[in-house]
Amino acid sequence: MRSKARAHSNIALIKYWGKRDERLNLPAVGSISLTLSALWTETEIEFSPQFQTDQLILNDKTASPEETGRTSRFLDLLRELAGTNLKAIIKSENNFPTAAGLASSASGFAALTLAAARALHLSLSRKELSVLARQGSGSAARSIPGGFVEMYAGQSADGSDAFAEPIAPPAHWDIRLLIGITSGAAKKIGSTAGMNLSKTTSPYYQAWIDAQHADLTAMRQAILDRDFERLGELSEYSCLKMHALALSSNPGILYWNGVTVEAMHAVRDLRRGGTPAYFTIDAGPQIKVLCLPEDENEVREMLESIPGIREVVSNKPGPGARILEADE
Ligand code: 2P0
Repeated sequence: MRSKARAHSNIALIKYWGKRDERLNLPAVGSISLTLSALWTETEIEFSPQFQTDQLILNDKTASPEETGRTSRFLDLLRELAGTNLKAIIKSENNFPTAAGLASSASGFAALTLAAARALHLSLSRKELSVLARQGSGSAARSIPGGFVEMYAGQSADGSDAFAEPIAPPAHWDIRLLIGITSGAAKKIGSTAGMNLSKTTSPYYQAWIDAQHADLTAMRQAILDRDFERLGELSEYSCLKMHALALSSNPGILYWNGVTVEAMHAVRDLRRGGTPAYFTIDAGPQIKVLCLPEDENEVREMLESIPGIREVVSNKPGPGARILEADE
């Protein structure tokens, strides 16, 4: 029972930060993301009665016990649905260096969900796949669809309404997202721990939750209207609000380095010069810049001229997760 799947990474334009239920990994707020064309994970899985334990190989190396344990617990969800306790060998590879400090849990858990469901002959809808992927990692639910994607926080206690679906397919709108790599170091505080700290200590947490609905509504409309200025303004605003929430936690969480801040100023300088470019930043120091295709070269040159930016990766809206191979 074998299958291989590919899922692309995604970047939130309207950010997710905070959980309403940690056990089921239910987000406290909805989010909107762009699936990325250039970054993906390919995951191959084989279930067999010959395997005594789950074994995870990440980028050709045996994964740590923590990573293997997290994957195993996630696979238990699919094994329960399939009524089996077969163990698996999982081989997962990113097409980007993990050392570049780019999040791989979104594409990783989305590819794993798809591959494992197929190998176990589970017949699941895209919605059900997204609900499952969410339990591996919140942002992974958004890597099941392609293009412009909305994740719903949902209201039900079992999480059946906390899933992602497309707002518009990749061909709807050719925008670009350039990633400037400022550091290869692992983040100091992970997203899950950071979100918990914000929820329990930030005086701004409830205000963040209350404001999200308006941002989601406005972003959905900006995408449907192909209004780039609006999309950019909203992205930068949501990013800075999320980081303000992280900063206002106790102790404060600071994901940026000096190069990140230099790049934020440089993006705004470019904008003052008349080029519509907007930044967004996640739970790490990399800078992501949104722009239109005709401005991509200018934005790339600007990023490459900042001392400390090691590499720039260009993306268009990318496709949803798909099966590459499966035995029947
Ligand atoms: C996002 N991030 O919307 C936000 C913005 C990072 C900053 O979702 O705890 O690895 O596994 O659900 O998905 C990264 O968090 O967190 C993330 P878990 P995940 O993209």
